[in-house]
Order: sequence, then C-alpha cells, then structure tokens
Amino acid sequence: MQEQIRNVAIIAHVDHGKTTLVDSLLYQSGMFRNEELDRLAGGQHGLIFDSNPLERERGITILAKNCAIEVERGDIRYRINIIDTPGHADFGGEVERVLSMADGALLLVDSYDGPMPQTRFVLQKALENNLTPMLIVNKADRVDGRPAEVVDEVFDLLVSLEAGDDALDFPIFFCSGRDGWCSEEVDGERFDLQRIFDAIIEHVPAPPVEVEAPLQLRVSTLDHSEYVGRIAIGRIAAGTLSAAEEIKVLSEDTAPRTARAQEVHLFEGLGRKKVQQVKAGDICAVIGIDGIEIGDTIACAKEPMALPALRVDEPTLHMTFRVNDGPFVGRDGKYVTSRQLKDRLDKELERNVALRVVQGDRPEEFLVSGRGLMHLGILLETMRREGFEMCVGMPRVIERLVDGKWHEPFEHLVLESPIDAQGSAMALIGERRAEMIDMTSRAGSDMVHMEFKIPARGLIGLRTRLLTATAGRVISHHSYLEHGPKAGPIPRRSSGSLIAVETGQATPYSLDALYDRGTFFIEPGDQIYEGQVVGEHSRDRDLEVNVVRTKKLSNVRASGKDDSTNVRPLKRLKLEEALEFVVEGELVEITPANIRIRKQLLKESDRRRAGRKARNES
Ligand SMILES: Nc1nc2c(ncn2[C@@H]2O[C@H](COP(=O)(O)OP(=O)(O)OP(=O)(O)O)[C@@H](O)[C@H]2O)c(=O)[nH]1
Ligand SMILES: [Mg+2]
Repeated sequence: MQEQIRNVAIIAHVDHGKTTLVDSLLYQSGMFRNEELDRLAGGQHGLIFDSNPLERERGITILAKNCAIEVERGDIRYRINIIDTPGHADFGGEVERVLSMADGALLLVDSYDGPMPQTRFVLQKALENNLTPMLIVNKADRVDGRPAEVVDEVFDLLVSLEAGDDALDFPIFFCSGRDGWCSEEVDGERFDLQRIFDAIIEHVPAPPVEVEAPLQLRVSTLDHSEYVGRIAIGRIAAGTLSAAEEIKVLSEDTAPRTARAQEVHLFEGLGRKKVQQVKAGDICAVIGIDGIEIGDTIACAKEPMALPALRVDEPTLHMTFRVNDGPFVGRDGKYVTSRQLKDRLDKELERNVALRVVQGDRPEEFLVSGRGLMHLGILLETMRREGFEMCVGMPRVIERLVDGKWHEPFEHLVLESPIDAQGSAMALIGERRAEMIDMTSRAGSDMVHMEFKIPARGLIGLRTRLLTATAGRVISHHSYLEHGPKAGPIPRRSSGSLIAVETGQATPYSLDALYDRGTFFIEPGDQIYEGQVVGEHSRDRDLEVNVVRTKKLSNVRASGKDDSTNVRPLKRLKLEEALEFVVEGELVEITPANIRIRKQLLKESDRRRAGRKARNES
C-alpha cells in the first residue's frame, strides 16, 4: 500500500479546545479501543494528551506534543502527524518552534470568544512558516456561540496580518471537539471527525520531499529518557535517515561534529516505534546523539548542509534566581547549592527555547529571562517539586536600547467584562498606562469586549487585582505586541509589607492583636524568621510586627479577649501571587513545602542603613 504523510499543528488561543479535539481525533481514529484511551485520561479536563502532572493540575497545555494517526483512503495509507500546542501566551516559544515541523495548521477559534490575542500570535507565526491554515470554529455546541460572526472576525484578522490571497481561501468547519462532531455549515448536518481527516488530506500539502537529496533534519524538540539519554525530534527536510547511520551535527555556535544516530523512531498513535529508516517529510525521534540541541541540523556525513537556525521571539520578563540564604535553608529541600541551581538551569535551557540564563553579579545569582510570569512560574514550580530551594527577586520587564532610547515591551490586552464591572476594571487599567484600541459590546449580551495596548510592566499583578475588584467576573488575556518608548511610572502595589522582627513560632495571641493591620500570609503555629514578610499592610508603608509574642501569664483573667476571638484574614500565597507581590528589596523564597516572602536584608537595622545610603546617593 502506498503511504503518504501530512503534518499538521493545532493552534489556538488558550482554552479554545485544542487538546480536547486531539483527544477526540484519537478516539475516532480507529487505532485504539475506547477503554484503552479512557484509562489514559486524567486531570482537570479529563484529557489524554495533557499528560504531564502540572498540565493535569492546571488544566492547561504547557508542552507541545506529537502523535500520529493512520487513516486509509482508497489504496493510500496516510500518516497524519498531529502536533498539539499550548495556547497560553507565555508558552509562545514552544509553539513557534514546533510549527517548523508542520505544513498545515488547524486554527481553532471558540465559537463565542472569536479571535483572541493568542489567536493572532499563533496565526501570524503559522503564516510566517508558510503553513496552510484550516479554520475550525470550535465549541459549536455552545448555545451562546456566534459562529458566523466569528468567521468574519477571522477573515478580518487575516487581512490585518496581510495574509496572501491563498491563505484567505481555506476550508471552514464548525466543530464540537468535545462531542466529536463537525459540520460544514452553521447548524448544518453533523458528521463524525473523519471529515476533518479528509480535509487535512485534501488541503494540507504533503511535505516537500527530496528523498534523493543529502539528509537534513532540524531538531525542533528534545525529549529525554533515563535509558537512552537525549532524544532529538524533528522533521526530515531532505534525504533519509537510517538506524545506526553516521551523521554530522551542525550547530550555530560549535564546529560540525560526527555522531551516530543509534536508533530512529516514528510516531505511532500515542507512542513511538523503532524503524529501520525514515524518509524526508516524516517527523521522527533520533536516539543516541549526545549533546544535541534544539535548532541543530542533523546532516548527511558526506555532504553536510545546515538548515537555518530556529528563531523564536525574545523573552520579555526576567528575574534573579539565587541560592536560598535564609535561616530555614535546607529544612525541606534536597538541592540548595548554587552549583545544583546552575546545573538545573543549564538542563532547562536545552529544551526551553524561550528561556535565557546569564550569570548574575555574584556567583550564587542567575538572571533568568522568559516569556512571562507563568513561563517562569512553571519552571520554579517544577524545580520545587524536584526538591530545589531558591530565592527569586522581583520580576522585571526587559528593556531594549533603540536609537539611544530605552524601549519597553507592550502587550495586547483583551478584557471581557460585565457592563456593571466595567468601571472598576477601567480604573485599574487606567493607572497602568493602557491605551484603549477597541471596545465593542456584543448584541444580546451584557458583556463588553475591550482591547488595550499596555506596558508589560502594568500586567504584573493586574489579573489578580482585576479578579478581586470585579468579584472574579472579568476575563483577561494578553500577548506580546512590540517594544516601544517607555511609558511613565506605574504603581506596583499600593500597600506595604508586614515584616516579622523576631524568629519563632507565630502565636494566636500576637496575630489576634494585629488582626486589623492587614492581611496575613501566615497562621498561628507557622515557623517565622526575622525579616520574613508575614502579611500585606493595609497602609502604603512597611510595618515591623512581632508575631511570635506569647501572652504574659497572670492571675487576673482579662475580660473578653481570651481565645482566638478575632477573625484574622488569612491569605496563603500561591507561587504566582507571591511573584506578583514582591517589590524591590524583597525576595520570594521557594522550597518544596513553602512559599515565603522575605526582605532581602533580614535585619531591620541593615535595612535602615541601606535605606539611608540609597537616599544619600540619590
Ligand atoms: N462546550 C464545549 N467545550 C469544550 C469543547 N472543547 C473543549 N471544551 C472545554 O474547553 C476547556 C479547554 O479545553 P482544552 O482542550 O484543554 O483547551 P486547549 O485549547 O487545549 O487549552 P490550552 O492547551 O491550555 O491552550 C475544557 O474545559 C473543555 O472541556 C467543545 O467542543 N465544546
Ligand atoms: Mg491544550
């Protein structure tokens, strides 16, 4: 039987249903028994393809993943390599690099939301990679959907991205990935997802194959196995690759070297299978090449020719990672030294392409740059689960010097707000130097849709505050737009910190006495150290507090205040909330069991001296 290949990436804004659709495609592929697949599903959204523990916990895709589905049409067997991508803006780097493996893209757009900031970003990247798009208006089962308008909005988007005429001529499906059906018209007859396979076969071009040309494969993703070490994944652009073949590794910054591709694997269903040979056009995994990196070309040993290196957008946010030098260091972590921290960051750099790490001012300090708070937050969360302890400083946006002037990153922010919450949302956005680009209210809905250009700086902490100010009713999304001349100052937070002045165990007695000073991050019984930030002050300056005081014993029974009578507002900070909270001079201490905030200088006298020095210098 003749075999043909199709390579498609599934792209969309966050939560528009990519992974759910991939799962349904797996179910309807006929390659598996349903029970077999049911067993693999899990996590918040019950998905098979979001397989990593953090993905399951958060209900989002973090890493792009491949699968391959085989379908037969007439006497041709088609291998369809499907690449699921993450939709959250912070993982844009992940999307950019896997797109280089695809020839077509299924662009999913929610039938209610329409195109959102990340839709624009991924579509733009798909067009830059010359991918043929197919539009899937997804979640077509939604009763509040507005599929016809959404199609128009996608056309407008394509026009504004200056897409060529051929890109405007694409097939459109109305689809419920969750319920496993699709239709070619709004409210038209419903078919199973075989139609989607048919459309991929028909519209996505077969990969350009020059089987006779010298081998070229650019590494798009890395995987790792304890047994075989590093696994390079990419599409063969030209030639063939056989198991045990001698090849050359071409890298941007090192000299070409010879290596052996010990094994080659093809994707098959959810797994991979070892094969003797892979031909141009197919996506494969190569085992046994030590030290290979993303972007390297695996080339023919006799006539090595490099493919252009992978380019991904620059990071926009950075912060310092440093060893934990707090008094509780090592209490619950396994890895605490700067050596261990450095090795771990080096390992991360191998596969996390949108990440940058440079040595900081001191040996125990590293400046880590990424795409956003979530991107860096996921890394920190992963490290803490592995047993690392570290401290990180306040996240800052990365500025660039353009014609002698500092430029800062701006983002495209979209808000969906109920009309009655619009005022509170606008007030928050206003003080953050956002410029409104567009505002529309949708017919028959009490929601307003607003779009802004906002300095990336202004986004730090914005989401949490928006949710608080509007009782959780505002939805916000953003993605990187451009660097531009610096906007004016933006308040980071209006409150000060409550700082512990003594080390010990927090007591109900002392916390009760302080209950009206602000919101505490700690509870009675917690171990606290001097210089730890134990809460958020209700006023705009820092306040030193003693939370470890115990009640003086006396014979006289004081009236009233005896037991824990006051209601203490408690807020346990999650990692990302802590990163949004810290200001200059403070650090987030991250350990497997605790997220604490502390002053960089733990002693009050040191802080006072440093404050005086800074004032004198300015
Ligand atoms: N009504 C409806 N809901 C859907 C459909 N497909 C997905 N959803 C829901 O949308 C949410 C997000 O689905 P995912 O498949 O995780 O979305 P995603 O695009 O992969 O998200 P990220 O990978 O995090 O960007 C889940 O709660 C799904 O149950 C659909 O066809 N109809
Ligand atoms: Mg997903």
